[in-house]
Amino acid sequence: MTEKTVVNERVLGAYEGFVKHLKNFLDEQQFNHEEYTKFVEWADRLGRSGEIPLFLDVFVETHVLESKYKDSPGTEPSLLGPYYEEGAPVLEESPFVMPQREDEPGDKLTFRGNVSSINGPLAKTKVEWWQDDADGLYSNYDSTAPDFNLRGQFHTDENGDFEVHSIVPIPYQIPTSGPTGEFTFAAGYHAYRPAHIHIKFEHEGHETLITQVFFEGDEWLETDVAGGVRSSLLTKLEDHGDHKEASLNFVMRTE
Ligand code: MBD
Ligand code: FE
Repeated sequence: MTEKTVVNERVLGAYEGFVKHLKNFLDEQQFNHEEYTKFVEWADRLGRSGEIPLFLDVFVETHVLESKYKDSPGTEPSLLGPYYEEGAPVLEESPFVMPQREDEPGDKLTFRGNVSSINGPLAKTKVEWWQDDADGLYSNYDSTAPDFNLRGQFHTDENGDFEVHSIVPIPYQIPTSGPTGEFTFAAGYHAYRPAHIHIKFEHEGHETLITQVFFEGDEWLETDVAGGVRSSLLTKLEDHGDHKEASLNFVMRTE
């Protein structure tokens, strides 16, 4: 073999760091060979089941975010999760009504927000929104609703304000019948995430902000299986008779 390869220093550095920490980890845990074999079999099932993104987003993604964004200014990012789908319907007119079925089950929600920059007001930020439905399912993935149900993209106005009409999301139970559920229960965790709305913000000159909104009083806030809750991302659901209302403001970081 005379073929020349270019060393990717990032790959090499990451691997060397991984092995260094792995050695300490193995010294600490003292796995036997049978346990190693069982792990290999589980990892193989995880890959074959298509649950690698699910497993990593539930058990790893929050640590990636926390190590990067702890104590920086601006709205805290939260998990992208495995259910983002590009190309959601473009909503042109405010209030932005999320695509939904004729008699979409669930409590109606009016959500108001503002998007600014750490430097001040910001006009016309691109917003993408996705959430689960009243059965706790995501369109394009585990729900039988039409593709892009309860998913949309739009822009904030000149002042950075926006208003969305949707339904209130409910707590989400991650799939439990596959290898991810097997691990979750073996570790003694439950499989729930508190109700949340996923939002992604994009604006030139700013770091793309991927985050989530949670609701005060949700029973799973403290024990979110994916550890995605940050107190600054909590809002209050107010009862207005025929609908509920909530609001939260977001601040983007400059690049
Ligand atoms: C979800 O809905 C989610 O947001 C994450 C992070 C992981 C699994 C399911
Ligand atoms: Fe989610």
